[in-house]
Amino acid sequence: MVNARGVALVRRPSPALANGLLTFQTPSAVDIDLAMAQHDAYRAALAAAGWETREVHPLDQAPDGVFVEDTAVVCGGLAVLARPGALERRIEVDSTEEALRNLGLDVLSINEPGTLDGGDVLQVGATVYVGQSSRTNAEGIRQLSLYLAQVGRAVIPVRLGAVLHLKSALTALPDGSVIGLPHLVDPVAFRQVRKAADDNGANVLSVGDEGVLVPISAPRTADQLCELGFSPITVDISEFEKLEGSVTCLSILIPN
Ligand code: CIR
Repeated sequence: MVNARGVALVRRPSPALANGLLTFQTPSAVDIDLAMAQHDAYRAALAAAGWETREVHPLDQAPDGVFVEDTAVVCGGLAVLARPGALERRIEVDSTEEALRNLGLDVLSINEPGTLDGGDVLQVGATVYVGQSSRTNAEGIRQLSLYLAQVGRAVIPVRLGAVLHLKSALTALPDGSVIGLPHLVDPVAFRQVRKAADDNGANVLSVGDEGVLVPISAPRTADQLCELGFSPITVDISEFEKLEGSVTCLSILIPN
């Protein structure tokens, strides 16, 4: 297939998904067969939007491995391996490194004592906002800033309220505007945030042109995006939402 946009790295769900980490939510029963089917549909939505999906090596022993976004940041042709703030998740990084090297990318790493989760990294044009969360520390942000300066990106740290990652609170739309739940982030970092119509609408994934993946649990946000002239593509990720996952965290998009 000649792909128009680039590669989307994904990792298939572990059968142990239900044992993933929870910070803000209480446990609820996960249907693993449904999770597998939802993951297939998510991949199909990315493919239909012009992305070539490639699998990072499956890691059945890593319940949160499907949330592959947290293991690396790819920006301007440079890949930076994360060092997840949760010790349990550090085993996920090596296999992402392998996938990134197979794509011919230069790979750098966040090193001890830095920690960084990819879910805290929001790219908007040449600006990269990074959440200071329970997973990402100041040293991780400092290291990332130095690396991304090499590709002309400016990093802005963002203090967060009660939220797992920066991208649980805010994400970028195809026109470079930002949508989400402004009360969860330090207002000085962002000039303007469009308030998402649903709590679950803070995390959406721009997939090119006007296309935006939106969880089916955020129907009013899908309508809101439609009215703004975007093309929402709804995906059901209910089984991943039970583990505090969202649409961005299920892939790493690497544009051509
Ligand atoms: C965790 O707590 O690490 C996982 N259960 C959820 C990670 C979601 N990642 C993301 O939003 N980038």
